[in-house]
Amino acid sequence: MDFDILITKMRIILGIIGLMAFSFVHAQDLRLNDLDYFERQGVNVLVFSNRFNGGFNDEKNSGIEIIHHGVRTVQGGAIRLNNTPEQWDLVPKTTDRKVDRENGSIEVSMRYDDYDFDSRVVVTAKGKAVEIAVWLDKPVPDALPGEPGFNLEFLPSKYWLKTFNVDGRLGRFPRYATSATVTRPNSEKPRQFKGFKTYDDRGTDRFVDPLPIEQGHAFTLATDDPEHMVRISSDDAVISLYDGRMLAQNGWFVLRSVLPRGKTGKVLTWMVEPHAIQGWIREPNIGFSQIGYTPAQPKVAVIELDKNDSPKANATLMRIKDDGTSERAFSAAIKPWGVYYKYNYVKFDFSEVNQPGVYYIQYGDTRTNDFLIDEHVFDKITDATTDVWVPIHMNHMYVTEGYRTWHGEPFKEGYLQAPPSDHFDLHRQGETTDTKYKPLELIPGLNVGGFFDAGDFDIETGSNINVVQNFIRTWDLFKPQRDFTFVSQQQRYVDLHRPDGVPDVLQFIEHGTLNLVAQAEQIGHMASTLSNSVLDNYHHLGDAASITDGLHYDPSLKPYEVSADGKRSGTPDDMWAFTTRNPSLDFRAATMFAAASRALEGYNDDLAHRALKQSKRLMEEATELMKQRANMRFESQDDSNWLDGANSNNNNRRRGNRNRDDRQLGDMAANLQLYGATHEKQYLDNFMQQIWTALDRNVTNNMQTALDAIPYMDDQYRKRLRGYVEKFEAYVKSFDEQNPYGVPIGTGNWAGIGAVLNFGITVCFAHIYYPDIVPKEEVFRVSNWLYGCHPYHNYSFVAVVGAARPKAVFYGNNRADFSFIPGNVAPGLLFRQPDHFENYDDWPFLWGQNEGTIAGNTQYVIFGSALKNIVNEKH
Ligand SMILES: [Ca+2]
Ligand SMILES: [Ca+2]
Ligand SMILES: [Ca+2]
Repeated sequence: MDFDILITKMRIILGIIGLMAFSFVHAQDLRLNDLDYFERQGVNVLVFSNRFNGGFNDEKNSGIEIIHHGVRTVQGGAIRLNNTPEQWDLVPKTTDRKVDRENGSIEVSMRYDDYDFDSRVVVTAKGKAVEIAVWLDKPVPDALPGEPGFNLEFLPSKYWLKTFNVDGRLGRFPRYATSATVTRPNSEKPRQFKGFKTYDDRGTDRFVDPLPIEQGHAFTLATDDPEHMVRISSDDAVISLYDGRMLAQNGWFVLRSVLPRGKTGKVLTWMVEPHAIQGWIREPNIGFSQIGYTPAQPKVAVIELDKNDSPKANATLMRIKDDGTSERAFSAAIKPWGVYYKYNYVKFDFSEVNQPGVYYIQYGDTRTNDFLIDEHVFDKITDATTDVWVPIHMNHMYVTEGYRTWHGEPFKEGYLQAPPSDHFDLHRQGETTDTKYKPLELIPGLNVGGFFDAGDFDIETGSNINVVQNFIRTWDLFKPQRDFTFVSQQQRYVDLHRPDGVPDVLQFIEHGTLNLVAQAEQIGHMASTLSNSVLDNYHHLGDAASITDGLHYDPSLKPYEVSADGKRSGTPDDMWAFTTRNPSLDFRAATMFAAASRALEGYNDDLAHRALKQSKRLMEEATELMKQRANMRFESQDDSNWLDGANSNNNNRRRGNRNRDDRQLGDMAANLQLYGATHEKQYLDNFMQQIWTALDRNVTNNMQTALDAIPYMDDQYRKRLRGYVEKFEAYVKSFDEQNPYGVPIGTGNWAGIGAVLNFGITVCFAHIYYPDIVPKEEVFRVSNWLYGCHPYHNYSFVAVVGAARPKAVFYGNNRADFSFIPGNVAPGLLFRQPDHFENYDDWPFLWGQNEGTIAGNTQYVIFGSALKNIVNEKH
């Protein structure tokens, strides 16, 4: 070869390499992508893709956020008024958000109405970093107490025990909050949500303020961990590091710079550079059922892949033999599904493996934990929920298990009439009490029965109605004789794992009914809720019996003072009953009381009689009141409580949730329930007049109610329903096209397990009554999702008996211990705009992904019972 030509060729090759190197470096810079966030491989920087939501405040889901190597580890980037903002501290309203593609920047305007305080944050990509600049058009208002600043929060569970470097000084993030604090006069603290206080200052009129752990101009966080390393620096401002857990267990590590007073223009600039691991590709997430599979059922793993990952040709099922060695049981080509939000999906079908045994999936270098293929894998799926979770949530009882006491008897002092209040947790008391009681007067007899709502301790009446209905339904359909719980209403004592001769489900129906009947008898109608009067004991974590002091509140005593007889105190900690009358809630209660009366007959005749009496009275009064308030929309029974209302609706499929014409639908479902409870023919006639129109209008929303009617109907009804069930089956199948997991996936700010369970229950009953239209394999869609076949990770959402890898943490009332209450069902995959699903398994504190509710968990009991029955039926 001619030497010159060789040189020329080499130049060309070098030139290409140089070009590649240049474009490679360029590709590694942060760029604004089509979804309006900054992206480079391994790093996403979101700028108010998720806005602060005034309702619950500070859910650690908003502002400037960083998804770092697949995990959202940074959020809360915004102008904040506190060193370590808590839930119920004020959040900024987003007044404007501009995306400037030309300059690669996003500008967000935010405002605190309470203090007439506006600010702007401009985030601009600068190579591998973003510049965050804070602009003020007017100086910080003089009336704003404390020190507003720019904050950015870091997820404790990813940073604790990691090292950091501040201007050359070294440190380590603490595993537990132990840094320094001072107290300052309350007048220096910005007001909290609606003027409530998250803290009890014990009469000092001072609040606790954390002091910084470190201060400087250049921080490198997680110097020992490339996955989480972030550099933050500022030339013009001092940056302070705080530990938000000093004030609240759900706090994050906070970096912040205080805004200078009296200045306008560009007042503060940070550079933030999240480190990216060169060529990082997310580990495949192999979704499968952690409880395992029966030999005959379909078995399809869904493998979630990074978009930069190239799918392997095959996956393998390995069997672990009795001698501990493994052998290849089955191999097959993976089948592509396609892109869903930010990831690519492929499937591995190993249905043909039906030999019982212990298996794991091998895909490339990724190996799952082991799981069973066995006839009995579904047998225990509801046991933890009914034997452990539900009894622990029994209010007004001492609950014990082996050596451990879960809680003492809560709220011994009873409940006071709530005064007019625009309250927290979405509760409110209107201008009048709608009762014979004066504000703050003791309403006798309410401290009996009922279930804690969720991770909190209030009695949501709507949810408790659902609980009783769910247990009645479980009892009617499955008659579970399971008895592993000792319940003594007389001793107010519950002992787990101690049989007492009475089926537990009957005792749960009794316990729920006791509180609800007491409400109807004492108040005259249903309370919307029995809840905390003060915010500083609402966020209680610990023994429920210590939420209040157990002594009647006596305003003639000084706060913290106890009367000479030891029965009263001046501490205003007593719970309140919110009693604004809502006839549609009364109507729901009346329907439930009728059914409860029938279920309790022969077990607790006295309570059955009281329930029936209240049912008849409330039914009459509610019907009359609803006529009077004809313009009141039927479904507004939970308007004051959208969150638990949403759960209740999810849970209460009979009401045909989320339908615009709920008035008629509600009547229809209630008519069927009333017929079931009373067997009075008029209700059945009403139902028959409504059902076909409802199905013509919307098959999917009304299918459950239509199926619920089957036991009361003739062959004619069953035949006529067939066509609708065929439509429903087409709807079920449509989910195979909508997402790789084949179930309805929710994208609200409470993850969608309620809708998934509703769907699962309806599919189960459609299969039970129409097995030729809805085949058995359909019922496993929801079990797969629940027990591990879902995005983000493959852990079971149920703290469940039988799963090889249940989730490790849940938002129960023991969340401060990074623990769970067995049998809890997590809401699951929380969607963060614009394309991220998330379920933390090392950080329990986000309710939207990790809390379990009493209505949801009893709904799971119905789903699990139905599924078990179907699996164990012999065809
Ligand atoms: Ca609640
Ligand atoms: Ca029992
Ligand atoms: Ca008290």
